Amino acid sequence: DPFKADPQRSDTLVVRSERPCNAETPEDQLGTFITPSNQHYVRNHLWVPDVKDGDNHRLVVELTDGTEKEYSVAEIRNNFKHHTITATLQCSGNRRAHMTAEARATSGLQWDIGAISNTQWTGVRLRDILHDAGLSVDMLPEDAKHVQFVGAEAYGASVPAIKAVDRYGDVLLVFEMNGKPLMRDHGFPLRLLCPGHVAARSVKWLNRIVVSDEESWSQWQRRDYKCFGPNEGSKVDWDEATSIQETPVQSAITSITNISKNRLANSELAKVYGLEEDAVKVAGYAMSGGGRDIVRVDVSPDDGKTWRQACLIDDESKGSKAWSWKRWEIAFAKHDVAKHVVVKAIDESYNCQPESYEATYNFKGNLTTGWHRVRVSDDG
Ligand code: MTE
Ligand code: MO
Repeated sequence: DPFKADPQRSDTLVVRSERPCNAETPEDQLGTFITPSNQHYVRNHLWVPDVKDGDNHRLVVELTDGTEKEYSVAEIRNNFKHHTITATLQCSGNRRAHMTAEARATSGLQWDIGAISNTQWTGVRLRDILHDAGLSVDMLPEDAKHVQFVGAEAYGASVPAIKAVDRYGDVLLVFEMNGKPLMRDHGFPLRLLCPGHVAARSVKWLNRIVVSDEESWSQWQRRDYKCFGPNEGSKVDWDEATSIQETPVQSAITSITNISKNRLANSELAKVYGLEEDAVKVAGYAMSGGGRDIVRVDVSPDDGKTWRQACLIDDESKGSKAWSWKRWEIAFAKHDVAKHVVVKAIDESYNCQPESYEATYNFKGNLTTGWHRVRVSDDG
């Protein structure tokens, strides 16, 4: 049983599969800016490698000419400058269950809104390691097009080389999350963190990096994590399709709460939205890929007939670009709230989520970003 050495996990995670472990961050933990490490969603394709001596764990870096350099995790930690960034990881299958429910059947784990978490990650820049290994990071050789990553249990993926060496791309080899050593489920002792991209590229339990003119040959790069047209069915030409890298604009409602007029009185939300009666508060997250900031979150209290802009909550996200989700909140007079509350977010390139799920339907259910529509319970 390859899973027998898997770690103990918090029993508040919402389990979608046991072996391998796939579990969502619970809804009541999606409301804070930083997700507690033991509440971070878990997405494992296989078992969790049991690395006993983290410091001596080895990473091999191979360049396009075949030269290799080897590092222990202790050397990486001791010999390179540390950086801390705040970044959201989102599985490209997050919200897949909504595409299934609102459009058609999809294959894959039927995630709700919790295959996403936000963390402070500490590590060293991949750029610095590649430079040390002999790569000309400021003027990439022509055959350095992709950087491939291999995990200790055989998972693999790659990212474009220009992202890997970008000074402002903040791609890290991380050994700490939220100020503590990486948890085993999240890649102990070393993982890649490629912010702004789907989390599938942030390879855990990293033991090999290969600079190449080709993408990773792993099935997860070549036969998964791609999208196809709504008409294309499941007999598709995988080689023709482009791998998912940066993630599109996304948002979700994480809570809807009734607030009596007494409790609302003098609150910031009451002032902003001019509320003097019983109200309904709606809160959630919004994010985009590529470091694109969220500029606006529109919320409708009546299934899309009317809209208002939510308040974006200030946070202290570290990093060169907007790698973290934005939390938002809004309140409506109770009598203005109909059956469904709806949210959509807009990023700084003015990308907006599609209204329908059919618009981006793909049989794998990747990148589900249709307007999140939540039924308001009748029981007040
Ligand atoms: N890395 C390895 N080695 N094995 C994996 O199964 N899963 C990927 C990525 N890196 C995976 C991996 C996917 S699909 C996601 S969504 C993220 O890790 C999940 O990271 P987390 O479990 O820390 O949330
Ligand atoms: Mo994922």
